Amino acid sequence: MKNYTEEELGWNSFLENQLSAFPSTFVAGRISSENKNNYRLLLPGVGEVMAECTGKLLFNALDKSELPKVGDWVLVTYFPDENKALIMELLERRNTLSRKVAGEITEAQVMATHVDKVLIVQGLDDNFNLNRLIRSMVLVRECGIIPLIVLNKADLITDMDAYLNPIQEHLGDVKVMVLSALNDQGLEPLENEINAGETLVLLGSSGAGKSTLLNRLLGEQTVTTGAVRAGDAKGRHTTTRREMHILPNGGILIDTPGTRELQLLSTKDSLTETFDQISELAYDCRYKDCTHTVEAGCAVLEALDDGVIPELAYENYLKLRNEDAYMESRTDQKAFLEKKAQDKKLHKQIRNIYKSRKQR
Ligand SMILES: Nc1nc2c(ncn2[C@@H]2O[C@H](COP(=O)(O)OP(=O)(O)OP(=O)(O)O)[C@@H](O)[C@H]2O)c(=O)[nH]1
Ligand SMILES: [Mg+2]
Ligand SMILES: [Zn+2]
Repeated sequence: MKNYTEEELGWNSFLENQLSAFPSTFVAGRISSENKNNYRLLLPGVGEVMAECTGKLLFNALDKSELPKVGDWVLVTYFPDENKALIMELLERRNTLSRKVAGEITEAQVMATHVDKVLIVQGLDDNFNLNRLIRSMVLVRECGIIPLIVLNKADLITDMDAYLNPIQEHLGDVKVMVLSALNDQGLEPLENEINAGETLVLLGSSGAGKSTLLNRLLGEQTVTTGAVRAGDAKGRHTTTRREMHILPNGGILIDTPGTRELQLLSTKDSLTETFDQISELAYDCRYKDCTHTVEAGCAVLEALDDGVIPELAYENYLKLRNEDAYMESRTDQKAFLEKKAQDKKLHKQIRNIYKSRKQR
């Protein structure tokens, strides 16, 4: 196993600044995979070591999301003789890629942490699904992370526009890359998106070709891949756990299992349909420049009242609309804070819309 530097593993000043609060005997490492309380850790200057949490860390965690996850930076005590480490502290996360899991209380399930970009992968066979694409994108953006869309298996189709046109229509200015992981075709634009020290997550349902793509970027057959079913192109859940890999040209890629994890926001309704529906209804709004939030005579709000448009779909519509300006200047701290403030305002607005509609 190759041994990496801190920078190659994604270390930055945000992490460096946290160190002064802890004993200098602790060393920092990054979680590369997780299996219950057994972790694999990449330790700069050392390589891969097995690690476990201290009892204190386990005890103090309020829920599972406060325990180390793939992508996390932790502080450990390292025992070179056994090549093992004890995880003492979890460093603060810059962000988390997480989804909400339904339960008694809504708990966030953390898929990965300290993430720069998420590659939303779909195969251009029966795997392709525009609604799922939109939901994935909403989720990634809600986490404050840049989504990039990867349409894989380009070797299987001829009419690309049939896919690209609706995507462009619904997703606006998100980057879409069309490629074939199998034929090594169209990989360059993607490789240009992956900078040294950046962390990317492969997200997509089983069979989309995430692991095949990872192998291609690694330049070798490191990860197991599996054929899809003949009838419906459904995958067989070949990858079973999230795992971090370091690419030869720099860049850190986290492969994930394509499970039902991909039912990201639990709406049964077709989001695309809702988008179309809203633009159509908008013709009947009293004001031409109606924002469909507070206006009298708004046909969209009326449809919401009547239950014609599901609440969740309406919220996603508002969120997606809110994203455009922000994504352009995401690297800029001021824009980031403005976006946070805007999000807060939007949530409040959504609550108020519901409140005022229910009172009538
Ligand atoms: N035709 C074609 N097939 C591909 C391409 N990329 C991957 N595949 C095939 O798709 C199948 C699934 O690929 P995997 O890489 O295992 O898919 P995955 O997304 O990792 O699936 P899980 O690990 O189950 O989540 C395999 O048979 C691959 O050979 C491609 O570009 N073109
Ligand atoms: Mg896989
Ligand atoms: Zn309106």
